[in-house]
Amino acid sequence: MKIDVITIFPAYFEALELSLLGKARDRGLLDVCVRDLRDFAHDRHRTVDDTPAGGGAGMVEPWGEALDEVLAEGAPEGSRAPLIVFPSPAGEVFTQRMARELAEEPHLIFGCGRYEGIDQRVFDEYADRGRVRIVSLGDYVLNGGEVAVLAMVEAIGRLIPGVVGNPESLVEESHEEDGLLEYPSYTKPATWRGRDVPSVLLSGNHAAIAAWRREQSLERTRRIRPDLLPGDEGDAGDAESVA
Ligand code: 6GU
Repeated sequence: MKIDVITIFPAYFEALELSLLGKARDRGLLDVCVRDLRDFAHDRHRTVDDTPAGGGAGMVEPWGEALDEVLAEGAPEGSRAPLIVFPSPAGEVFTQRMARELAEEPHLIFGCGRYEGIDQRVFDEYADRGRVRIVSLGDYVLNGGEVAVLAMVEAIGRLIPGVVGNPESLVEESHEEDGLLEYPSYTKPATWRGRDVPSVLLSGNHAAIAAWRREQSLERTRRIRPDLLPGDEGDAGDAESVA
């Protein structure tokens, strides 16, 4: 997968060199290219965040030129047109379902706005020419899209085949499979500071363990996220529609 990011803070994305996604990049599973929006500014102050003092093209031009350049390079696979994602608290909410959808894309372009956001005509221009989604991380406000895009790239990137070593570990997670929260996990030792691992987990009875985990998932979901349960008002148990 090819991922382009346009931002005025490229340093945020140094985190993508770490851990599993960093390894995926080294192994060629993920090609991330981060560009500085200021490189597309016209004035010597490299203004991109507002109308330049004394008048000028404002921030529309740098966005247009940056996106045109990325689009002109084309996707490596060349098959499907790239999808442009603009992070914004005014967008549709990012969910595990959306992560799965976006993980199928050969080429994603993220345009990170700051402050008052991006001029509406930029969204309109690229929606007319291709595919655009405006996506929010959740119902709270960040100073800009960078941290949101980091979260999205991690959620999407780990679903690319080969990025996470054991694909089984992707299934039994919160928001996957049955749309419930994940059951509590325990490791070794069997007793720590007087706290025991639940005995069923040491029983070797796989059916009993599966039943216990299911009950724990249900109980936890009921308590913390009742909106995820099947039959909850406003959804039909579709975790992703509300997660
Ligand atoms: Cl995607 N951007 C910003 N600036 N704030 C947010 C967000 C995105 N998602 C939640 N809050």
